[in-house]
Amino acid sequence: MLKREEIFPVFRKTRYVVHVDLDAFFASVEVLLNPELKGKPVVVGGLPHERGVAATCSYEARKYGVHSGMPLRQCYKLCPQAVFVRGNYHLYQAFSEKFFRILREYTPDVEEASLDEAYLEFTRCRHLYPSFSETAREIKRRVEKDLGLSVSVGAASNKILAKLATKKAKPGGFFELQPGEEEEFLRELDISEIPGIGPKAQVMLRLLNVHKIADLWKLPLGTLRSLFGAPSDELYLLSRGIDCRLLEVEGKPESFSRETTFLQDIWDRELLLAHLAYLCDRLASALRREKLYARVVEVKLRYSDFKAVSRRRRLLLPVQETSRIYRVARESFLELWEGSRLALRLVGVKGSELVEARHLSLFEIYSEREERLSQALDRVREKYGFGSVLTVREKMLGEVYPEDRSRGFILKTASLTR
Ligand code: TTP
Ligand code: MG
Repeated sequence: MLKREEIFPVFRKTRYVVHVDLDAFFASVEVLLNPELKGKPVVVGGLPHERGVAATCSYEARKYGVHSGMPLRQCYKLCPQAVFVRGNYHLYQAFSEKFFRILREYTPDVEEASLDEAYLEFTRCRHLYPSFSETAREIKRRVEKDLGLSVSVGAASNKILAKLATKKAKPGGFFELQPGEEEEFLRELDISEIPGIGPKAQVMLRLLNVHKIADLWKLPLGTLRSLFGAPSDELYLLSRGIDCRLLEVEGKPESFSRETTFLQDIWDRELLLAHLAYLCDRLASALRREKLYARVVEVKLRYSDFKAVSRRRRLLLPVQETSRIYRVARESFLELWEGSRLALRLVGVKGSELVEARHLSLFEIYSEREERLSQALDRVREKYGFGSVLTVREKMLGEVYPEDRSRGFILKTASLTR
């Protein structure tokens, strides 16, 4: 097998990449908030006889063959004693945001691979840390202590190896792959472990008696190309642990938006305003976290027929505080909506033309009292979740649909950063 160093000498032992992935993320949050579930099989995604699939399940449930993406009814057949919960996406999102805030304290080079999964690179800040290994372990301890969730951590010289190392470390472990150990490590792994080898590719390869990664090494590049076309070159390299992909690190955001798509169209004015208030609150909290103010506030509506309209307002004084954003957003919303009063399937709010506090003139700085109140609010929410403090208007959402604020009526809530 060609050694990594022979192909890309520049990467010889020069990178240190850490991959971090929370264990059974949604299920672990449910267990954390309801300790009675500890040690029990837990399935998140819906009730046993509902349509739909499991978003995830606890490791106790996995022993029965239950896994993400499995229809709930089948989960129930395999493990009838499991506790089924519908889940609360907002809650998981709040945990996820906290997770990434912790990671960014250690290095600015953080790639958000998914809600509960990140790559960190220490190559640029190698001089800050006497031992990468110790830092990776320290991150694991910090995440577990501050979030109360179990996390697995893998470390290696590139992304693919770090991700595979995490997989080996699961659940709750730490695994570091040393340079030179790649071949032994990869040899016995199943081909399905390589990202990019989907179910169809697996079927083709297994027909050729290729099951383990070492079997794949025997296939010439030409054969791979005839089977899979263009992606073969990357596959050829990845299967040998060679990966020169850099982290996809996001730059400074240009805008923040929060939007909600409803499961059923809504026409009730007060309920729509309650949703809008909630979205403004989320937006304000994202702005505060980044210490940014928005000069432009835009409201977007989508009608049942998918037609979308929006209205943006450029403000004299940039805003960050919830009630100010809501006041502007409400006005735009009513201008757009009152004319038609049609049912809506989506409401969204966006803040753009972002400015940092230090670039605001003296006259633009708002009352210190408001700022202190917001900071206190953020601290409480950080500790007890976003839903722990809600305005009277937002609380209405819970009263209308008391059984479940997140799923009963919302199809999805998206946070977009551009
Ligand atoms: P994963 O990290 O893939 O899974 P996991 O954290 O539940 O379990 P582990 O990492 O220990 O194997 O996904 C993170 C969360 O994303 C998961 O808790 C639920 C959600 N998710 C879905 O909603 N649908 C899916 O098909 C998958 C795979 C995950
Ligand atoms: Mg995970």
